[in-house]
Amino acid sequence: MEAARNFIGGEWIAATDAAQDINPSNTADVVGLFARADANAAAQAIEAAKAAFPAWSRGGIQQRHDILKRVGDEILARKDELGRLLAREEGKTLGEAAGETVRAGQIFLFFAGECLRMAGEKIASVRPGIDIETTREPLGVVGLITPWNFPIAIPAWKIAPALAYGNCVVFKPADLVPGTAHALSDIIVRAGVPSGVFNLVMGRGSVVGEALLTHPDVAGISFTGSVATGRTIAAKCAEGMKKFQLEMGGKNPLVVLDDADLGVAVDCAANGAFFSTGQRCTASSRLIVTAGIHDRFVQALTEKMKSLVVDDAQKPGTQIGPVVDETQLAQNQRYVEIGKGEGARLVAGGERLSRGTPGFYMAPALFTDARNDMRIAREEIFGPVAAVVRARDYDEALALANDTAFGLCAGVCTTSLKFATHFKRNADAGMVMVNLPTAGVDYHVPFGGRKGSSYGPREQGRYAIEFYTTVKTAYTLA
Ligand code: UN1
Repeated sequence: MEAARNFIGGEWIAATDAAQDINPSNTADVVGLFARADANAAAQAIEAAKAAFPAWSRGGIQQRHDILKRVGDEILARKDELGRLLAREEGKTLGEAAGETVRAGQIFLFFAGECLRMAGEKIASVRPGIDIETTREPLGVVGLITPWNFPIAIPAWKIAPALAYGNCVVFKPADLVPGTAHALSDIIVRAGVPSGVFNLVMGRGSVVGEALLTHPDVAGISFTGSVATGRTIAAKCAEGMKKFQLEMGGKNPLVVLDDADLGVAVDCAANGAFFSTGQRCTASSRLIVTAGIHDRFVQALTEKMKSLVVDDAQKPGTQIGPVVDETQLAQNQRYVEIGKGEGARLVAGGERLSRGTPGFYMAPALFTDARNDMRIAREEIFGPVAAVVRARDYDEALALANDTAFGLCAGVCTTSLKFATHFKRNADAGMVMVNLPTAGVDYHVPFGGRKGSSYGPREQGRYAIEFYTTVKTAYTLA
């Protein structure tokens, strides 16, 4: 089998090294073989992007609009097929995968529109006779490093604004999901991006990522992934004076108050904690529940968990697909043991499951009697594991919700306008949800967090322009 190639400088380029892409629902199913670039190939991509930048950035917004529109339209037209590929290589259910694919298409269409809305400001000077204008200009070459858990939506929400605002792109997808990245890149290439404007460089983080972080011609890095990698990226970008944007995860609280609608709270918790196999930085991994509803909530949630169907991602009826790979599954299992060792009570799930095919199946796990200072309540597990922390009342629940190193999303389930309003104002997070799961966000509004979750300007919506452009202030003596 020939490995699927990288796209560098306007050509599909083979590599000497390649990696297999394995279906986590069935490890006997090889999705494909994908090129792994070496440092040289990564440097070529950066140089091609640099060479393409002057023409692309000045080539006009109609061209950019038309290309992004074609990309969005094709993704939407092929949503089922692309969704199947995504489900097959990442392990999301077909419904989740098609939903994510639609989101990616819509993101391209949103930014196609944004190409046409580039505006500046004319500001009066304090000195008579002088005109001042502020405009936005692209950064130049940007390196986009994306995670495995949203194989098409996260690349879309980095690539689309990068191109819309006139940057050239070197896209380094996660090792575990090259198939979707390759399919997306093929669409972008056929939509007519000029040579060098968009480059796909699949390969190891230690090789391709490293090349992006250290090359002087890369002006900006947008990264979504782990905290540990984020820290390394921040240090290297600071060293090279690159602009950077990091999105690194969370330990998102869902607060359930005594006056919550129990059905709504249980649905929010099950969706937020376990759907997408808990593999979302927006997952609700801490369920902070006040005393008056605690026992009813735990009972109803464990009942609901019994009915959740964990199986092959592509099987109709599956609600929770497999964990993405053996390493992640082992980490999840380790945290289940850590939770038990810390004295939390495992009331549901946590065990590895076997299904009709060899895959990384795990029963969603729920702990009760967790304390907020336990590791299972402080560290991001990135799997279907949630911990219930009991709170006396709203004030304690809010304090617990904010007592975390992260600050991506915080949710509250309540029927009280007073508590909802207070929580929206006082939750120390970039996003707040009232009677909604912490995960599952719109595609046209800012996305991002505070504290250890995020660094730099917001992604998505109109706010994406902050990262992908730089402001110029021009003075003219009239
Ligand atoms: C969502 O919850 O809809 O890696 C999006 C992640 C996030 C995306 C979450 N960057 O899970």
